[in-house]
Amino acid sequence: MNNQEIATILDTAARNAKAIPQMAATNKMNLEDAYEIQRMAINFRVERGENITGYKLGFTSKAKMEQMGVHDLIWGILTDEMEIKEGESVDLKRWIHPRVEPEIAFRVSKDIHKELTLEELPDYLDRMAPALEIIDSRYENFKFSLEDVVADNCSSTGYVIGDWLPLSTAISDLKMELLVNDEVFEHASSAAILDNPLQSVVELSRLASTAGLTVKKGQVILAGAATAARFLEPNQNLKGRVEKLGDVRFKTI
Ligand code: OOG
Ligand code: MG
Repeated sequence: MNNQEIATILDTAARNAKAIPQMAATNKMNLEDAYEIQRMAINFRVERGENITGYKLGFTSKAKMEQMGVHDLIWGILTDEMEIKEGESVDLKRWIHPRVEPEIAFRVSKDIHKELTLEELPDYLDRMAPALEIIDSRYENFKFSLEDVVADNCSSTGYVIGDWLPLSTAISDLKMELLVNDEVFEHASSAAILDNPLQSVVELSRLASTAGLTVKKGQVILAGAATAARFLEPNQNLKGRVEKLGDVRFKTI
């Protein structure tokens, strides 16, 4: 299969909420192909009227790398179709086998078109917020290789963002928790994310500029999960809690 055909299969799997077998090994897909497939599948979404709202980093913590068996940093693209409002109830039937994970989001205040240093970030970001990411691999049993997960837009499927607060750079050791029906299921320090979640923005600026992409003012960056992800079930109250940033919530049906 060529990359366009693979992108179509992944896009259809996401739209129909139907899992598919992995494709990288059988199609000799390399990492460059994988990012091209990711781009093609995003273009299908854009052609259907979706807007790109931001970017996400993946495998920025050991807990995630170990849970999924992939040990390289990856990045994916978010669109407005994936946005879930704070407090919203979501019907799980629209997804295959969704999981949720606690994250921190940043808002871009000035176009990023070059690799930035940590020191430069306050000129480019104005806000941060607690966030929950919902990931839903399009592959059977949520199993994939590095190339497979990148082609699948890093399992991106949904994200919820809490109240935006002014950016603080003192966020390298905040307690982060995932609560299910008010019980803590996962917790970690924000240090689990590359020692400092702001480092995820540095990494994205490097990757995006290498790819010739501008991260635009107003877009959102998800820094990557601090903990392993949890499968979602119907009738759950999900809460992400980040020390000093507060809570973000949604419900499942
Ligand atoms: C890939 C996405 C990883 C994160 O925060 O590390 C990710 C997956 O686990 O399916 O979003
Ligand atoms: Mg994530």
